[in-house]
Amino acid sequence: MLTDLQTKKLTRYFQIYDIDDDGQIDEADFERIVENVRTLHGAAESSSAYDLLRAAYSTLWNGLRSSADADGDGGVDLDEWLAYWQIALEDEARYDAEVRQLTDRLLALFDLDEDGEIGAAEFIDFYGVFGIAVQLAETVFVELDADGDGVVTREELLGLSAEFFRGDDPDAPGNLLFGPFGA
Ligand SMILES: [Ca+2]
Ligand SMILES: [Ca+2]
Ligand SMILES: [Ca+2]
Ligand SMILES: [Ca+2]
Repeated sequence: MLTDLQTKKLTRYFQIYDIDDDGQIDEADFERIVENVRTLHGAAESSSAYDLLRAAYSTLWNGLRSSADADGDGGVDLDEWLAYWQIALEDEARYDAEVRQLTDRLLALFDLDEDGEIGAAEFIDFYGVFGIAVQLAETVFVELDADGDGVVTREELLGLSAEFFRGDDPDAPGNLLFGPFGA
């Protein structure tokens, strides 16, 4: 069972992906995220970097659809999303894989200066792609960078992702990875 806190965090995560805010995650949301990332990277629509990004997100979406779209209507609604995560997080191997994939994905997309870490400006970019305000990104980044050295390392990000998905401490900074969530 997902705890109350996990349900809140995963609902927040759902809202992040449901970028057009129509109550389900579908291909259109993924296309919009890809477009936002492309703009961030300043890649041309015909570039190989863009093709790679589209391919990666297409794989991600198809994987999500095949395991989470239980009623096969082409979208993943919140109930389907939570059911998907409940199963994924109870399985140790899948949980580990999800934590690693999220970390790798965030670094691949937002570590623009390729130093292997996420700096404050890169974190602001990440929130920007998902339509979250700069001010909030600045506040949250300070919380996530627990040792206060100005960057979130891959190691830190792995810990934060693990906290985000499975932690049940209401004060854990990893809860805020995708921004604050409602009560
Ligand atoms: Ca949507
Ligand atoms: Ca569905
Ligand atoms: Ca960086
Ligand atoms: Ca740090």
